[in-house]
Amino acid sequence: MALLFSSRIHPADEWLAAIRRHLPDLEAAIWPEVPDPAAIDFALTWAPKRGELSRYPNLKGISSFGAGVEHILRDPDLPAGVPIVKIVDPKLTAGMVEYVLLHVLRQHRQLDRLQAQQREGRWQWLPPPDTGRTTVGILGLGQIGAAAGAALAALGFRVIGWSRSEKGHPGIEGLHGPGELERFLAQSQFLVCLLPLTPATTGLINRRNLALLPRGAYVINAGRGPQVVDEDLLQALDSGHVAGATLDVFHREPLDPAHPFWRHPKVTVTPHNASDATPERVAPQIAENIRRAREGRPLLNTIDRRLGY
Ligand code: NDP
Ligand code: OXD
Repeated sequence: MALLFSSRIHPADEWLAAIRRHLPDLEAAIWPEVPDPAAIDFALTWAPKRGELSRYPNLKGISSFGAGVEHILRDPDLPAGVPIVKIVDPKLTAGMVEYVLLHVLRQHRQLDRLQAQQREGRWQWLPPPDTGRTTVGILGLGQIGAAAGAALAALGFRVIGWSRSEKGHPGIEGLHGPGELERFLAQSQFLVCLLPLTPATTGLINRRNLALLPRGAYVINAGRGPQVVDEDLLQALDSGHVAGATLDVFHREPLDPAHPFWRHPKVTVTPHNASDATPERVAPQIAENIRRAREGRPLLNTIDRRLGY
């Protein structure tokens, strides 16, 4: 049996070498060269072509290269009943936490203003702001959102979070479900999106919800691009209702060179590099899932297809 390696962006040599350190006899086919589709029993994939995964009659598991799985679930011809797994990795999470802290603190400590003062050679004392008077709202309290919330709470920020189901993370005031979204947004001076992309989260950061934020709120999106309605965010930035935005993910990546986000003075664009699952880090869990699939045991970190994450 063999692994299907299917990605246009991940280097096959590096990934297969890392996985083979844990499964030395692993056979692999690198898409699109798959001489024997019946030999494929596990797929490691990012954004497979529509219908691709339905070509393998003996497929027993599908793994994403990262935490997100929307790029797999968008295929309407996905074989039914084959478990899909995501990556859960403390280092991937730590990178996301770092990203959130960097961009919250940059705005909280008025770094851009201080740098502008420096360029003008102007000494103007600004009072260091109080984290305790600032509320950070985190959309999504999963692996990443809960860790980001804990790190912000440790710095003294008031942290609120929004999830689908009720949570009890220490230091994070949890709100959940559509009924509590309005109350969540109304308090979020920072809105940090760490949600998976699903039908329910697509377009969530829209005109109506942006208008519910306190005036001068700052938006950070490291979830997925389609969670933001770009025109609505641009309008909220131009009206001054939203003070600024840091965006790591976009409807189309790479971001179109003509997209207004690139040149907007209130927008920071990063190239979907908030964090990354590296081959060395995540090869053990991929190898373990291949083993489990072959032995008919439950896979680690399976997602719920019905929920989309
Ligand atoms: P998890 O599955 O662990 O957590 C998802 C969270 O979102 C859960 O708290 C879940 O609620 C909540 N959620 C999902 N749907 C809804 C909804 N409709 N309403 C309210 N809450 C909802 O995901 P991770 O934390 O591992 O990853 C989150 C996302 O981060 C990934 O899917 C990916 O898109 C993005 N990501 C981006 C990276 C980057 O470099 N920019 C890197 C890694 C990830 P509940 O707990 O109740 O189920
Ligand atoms: C992920 C990502 O989903 O890097 O892991 O976006």
